[in-house]
Amino acid sequence: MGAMVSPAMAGESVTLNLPGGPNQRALTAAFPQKGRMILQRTRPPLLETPFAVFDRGVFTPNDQFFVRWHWAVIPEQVDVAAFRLSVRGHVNNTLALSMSDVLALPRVEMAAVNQCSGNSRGLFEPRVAGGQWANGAMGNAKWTGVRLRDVLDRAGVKGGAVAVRFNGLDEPVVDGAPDFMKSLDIDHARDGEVMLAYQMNGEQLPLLNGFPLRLIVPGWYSTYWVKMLSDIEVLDAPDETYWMTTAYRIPDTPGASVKPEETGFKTVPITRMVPRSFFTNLTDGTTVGPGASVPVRGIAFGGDCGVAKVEMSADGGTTWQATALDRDEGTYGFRRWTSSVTAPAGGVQTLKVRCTNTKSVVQTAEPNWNGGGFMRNVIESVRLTVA
Ligand SMILES: Nc1nc2c(c(=O)[nH]1)N[C@H]1C(S)=C(S)[C@@H](COP(=O)(O)O)O[C@H]1N2
Ligand SMILES: [Mo]
Repeated sequence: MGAMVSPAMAGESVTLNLPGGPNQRALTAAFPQKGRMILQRTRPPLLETPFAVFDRGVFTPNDQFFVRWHWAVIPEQVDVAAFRLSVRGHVNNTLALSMSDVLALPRVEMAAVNQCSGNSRGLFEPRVAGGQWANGAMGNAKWTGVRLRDVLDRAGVKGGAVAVRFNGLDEPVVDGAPDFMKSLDIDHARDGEVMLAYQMNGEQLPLLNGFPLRLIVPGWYSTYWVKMLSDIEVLDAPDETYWMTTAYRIPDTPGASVKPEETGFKTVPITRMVPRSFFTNLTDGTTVGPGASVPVRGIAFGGDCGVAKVEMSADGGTTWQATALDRDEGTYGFRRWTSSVTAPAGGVQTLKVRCTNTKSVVQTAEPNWNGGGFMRNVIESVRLTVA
């Protein structure tokens, strides 16, 4: 990966329509185990899923699943025979688990959306610093692995444990920069849902998605989903390191939203996801015939719980109609929705879609704003040209 000079595919680009630009983004197929991806950055690799991929099904193919790393020192291969996962800290028995030890634990499977906290950041107005993602810094996969709880039980968590910290094999480029690590409260870590995955959609994890083992934190933003996980440390005091106390914090306000000029508000670590829904078969500017019956479909997810309903509006958000939901593949995964609309005689037809989750949280009409470009979940619209 480090040796690659110009991974952009000659002449191939995609239009993202980000208010702050640049709108033309190169496509690349130069990364190992990855097909055509939108190139956001080369080193470390930031690769976005072209949105059309989400129209093909609720599971995002591994070779087009987005990629995000903070530091550029990423192993180009991992020797599975030599790999060990250490479990240490406030435990009775320090462990060094081989992959066979991990595979011997009870196997579990779960569909879950992996979404970057900054997914859609490029749509923030005014513009904020950071990776200028459109909506493709997310993906849904069926994860296979073991429960974190089972791993912790093998080590035996001591009384007084408060948190569990996770570290992977990647390293900072410069000495003294903070190694990427994240932690979860002990009760969350032991909830039986948090997983260590060794498979994604029935195959080994692609290297860039965390081979051979990664953390899955269903319903939480993927900053917690530590890749190439090699070290689990049980802590008897809160984690005060950089990636918990300084980075990935949001305003402690409804929707994590503040005014651009606002200061002095309290911040908290970003945690649970909120509901989102998208059109996948229509994009802004799609032309339809006058009076045509237009099939409409897309994907939705509930965030930290399931999807209760997905509604569509054909009158700018005044009235909403229920859409049909396809098969439920799992609480934390994408859900396909379908509907149809009859185009007017002419002009522009605006469609909107909104998801309500099973905790009755609904997407907002106005976009949120914060300096990190986090947690966007505004109701999406598409404008159809009738001609
Ligand atoms: N080891 C490690 N794990 C990591 C990161 C990282 O930089 N290093 N980034 C996190 C962030 S912020 C995101 S968005 C997801 C991206 O997961 P993906 O590349 O599999 O899509 O990985 C998470 N896990
Ligand atoms: Mo992220």
